[in-house]
Amino acid sequence: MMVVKVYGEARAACPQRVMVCLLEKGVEFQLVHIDLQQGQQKTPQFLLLQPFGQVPVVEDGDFRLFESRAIIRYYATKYADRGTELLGKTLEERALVEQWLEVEAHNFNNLCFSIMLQLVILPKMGKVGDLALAKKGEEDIGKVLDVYESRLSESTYLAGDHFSLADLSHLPGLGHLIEEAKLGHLVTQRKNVNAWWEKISSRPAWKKLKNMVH
Ligand SMILES: N[C@@H](CCC(=O)N[C@@H](CS)C(=O)NCC(=O)O)C(=O)O
Repeated sequence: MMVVKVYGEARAACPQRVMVCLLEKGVEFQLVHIDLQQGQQKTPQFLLLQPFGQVPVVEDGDFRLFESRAIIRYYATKYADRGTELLGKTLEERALVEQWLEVEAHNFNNLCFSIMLQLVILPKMGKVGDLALAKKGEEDIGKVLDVYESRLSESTYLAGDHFSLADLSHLPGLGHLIEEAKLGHLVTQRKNVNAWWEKISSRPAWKKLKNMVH
């Protein structure tokens, strides 16, 4: 098997989504560092790999793919029979995984990014974040997590009683909200969300990735 090249930055959420998936699947990869602070993702050379100037991109032999969720779906399917099963077995299980993956992408991620932008990314760039916007984002993501709280009273994981891409896809963003934006109370205040987070964040693949990052 070829070593998969992941173009990205170890601490960035979207490449982390891909790397934790590869670790769950036991697929060997090499991280090709792209310096986001320096704007390396916007250079003409990188735009040939990812025309929107963002990471991650994977190169697997002569196959190239961008968009982190497309990449994790690809590897979960390509290596369905090895490592952790991440897609669900029946059509209905798969549909529920897809449903919660969509929720992550469209209900959770945008709010997560907007909070991170105001509280972490802008300050790191020496700019002042808009705290009112961050507060509004916190309230809104709290409402999303209330839905998760209710869902997780019915099942251990988002898509049912098996860990799947839907849970995996939340690891980087929620991890950043807790560790970098210091909003851990969003999780600890919600019993079922907290139990879910404890479970998914203690998986060996996630711990391995965290060790690689720090
Ligand atoms: N929908 C894309 C989003 C990619 C994205 O936002 N990547 C961020 C890092 S997490 C990035 O490249 N930021 C630098 C930039 O946008 O210039 C994906 O999931 O791959």
